[in-house]
Amino acid sequence: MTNMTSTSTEPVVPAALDAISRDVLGLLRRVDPEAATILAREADRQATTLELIASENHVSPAVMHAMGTWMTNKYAEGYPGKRYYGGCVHHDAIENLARDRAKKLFKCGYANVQAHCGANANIAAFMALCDPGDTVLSLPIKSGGHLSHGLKPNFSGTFYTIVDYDLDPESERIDYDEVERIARECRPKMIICGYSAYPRTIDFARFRAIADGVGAFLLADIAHIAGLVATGAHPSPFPHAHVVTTTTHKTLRGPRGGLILSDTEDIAKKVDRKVFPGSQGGPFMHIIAAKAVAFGEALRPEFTTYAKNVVANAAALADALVARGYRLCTGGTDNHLMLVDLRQRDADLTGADAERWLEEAGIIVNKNGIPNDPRPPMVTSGLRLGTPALTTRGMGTAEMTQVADLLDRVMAGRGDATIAAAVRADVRTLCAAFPLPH
Ligand code: DSN
Repeated sequence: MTNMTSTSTEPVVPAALDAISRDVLGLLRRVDPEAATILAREADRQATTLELIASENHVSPAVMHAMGTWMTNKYAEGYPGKRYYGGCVHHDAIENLARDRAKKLFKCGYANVQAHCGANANIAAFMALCDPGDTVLSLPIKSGGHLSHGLKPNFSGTFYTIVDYDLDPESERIDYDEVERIARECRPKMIICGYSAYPRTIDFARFRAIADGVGAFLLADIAHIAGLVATGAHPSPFPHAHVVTTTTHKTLRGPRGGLILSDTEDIAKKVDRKVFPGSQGGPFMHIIAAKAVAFGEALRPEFTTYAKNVVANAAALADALVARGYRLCTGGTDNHLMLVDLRQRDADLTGADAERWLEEAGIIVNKNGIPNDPRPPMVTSGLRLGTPALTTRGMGTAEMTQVADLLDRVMAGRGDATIAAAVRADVRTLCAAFPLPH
């Protein structure tokens, strides 16, 4: 099945691969064997490793192949009915379909499906709600926020005055009273909630009350939890947030991209203008086509079951890790992810070492700073683990206990090659029993 030698130009074809992907690899093999080999190896890597990065997932063949269509050939600057190029009739139709499905999914009045990614969605949201120099209150990245929420080298930290709120040092949860106190002090134009490494439920209503108290806009970035929000597995930011931004490729299981939602016409108009012509040119219409397909999938009852299973699996994995001596920040999880503080299990274990050793054993994770981490961001004392991708493969709570065992064997082995090889073999067996969507 596999051919992992780096000099070979023979594509590696995973055992379970949908028919169209096989054809695509066959075509590439004929016209560009070098590219075919690299792409096939990536397909094989995904098929034979456990993906525990909380922000990643495996799309369905329908979403995968909607991306590789004729829609990529077209410029469609503007919006449906108002384009700067001729020949956009089908682009209007597919963009309208994506917008309508997004509105239905998130139960809101307006959707912009053109944002290329989550950070671009946030650029448009900042531009729509704030002027350069305005004060924005947000959680810093070191505590679980996102770089586009105010990190100094990012556009957000460069063009806006960022004030931080932080987690409660004891509970490691959002301290809403403290957010309110800081908001009253700094009088922000906008408050941001929604995070990249926060394992607990967000109280959007409380955030809106704080925002209203100081006359601020509320931006909810639900990139991580969008699939949970869409299905009721996490409370919705509507009707609380003025603008909601998200990616489409995490728990929502769509193509890599961004999405901006709102429920107010004048804000929605501003958002549209800030996406195009404000910050982007031609929309990626092939990605918008795949967004439409993914939103259609997310509207089906099976997706609600999927989201529930993602949360149940995260709870099971969290319990199994705690039982093996690991400390989880906040003590557990309410959503799809958990933040593991490695120090309790092994004071010398770093996130960087664990990430490297686990990858050798076929388990893909990302090192992650924990709140008040004494180690630098490229080392860290933590791992962020998420269950969206494993749940897509059909794994359930029993497999989560098995996954916790595999994780612990590697970390307890501290990079031992024999242990890593034994775990790698077990990972391959588990992956073979739960193939990627095909
Ligand atoms: N890089 C993403 C994540 O992993 O959470 C956020 O953009």
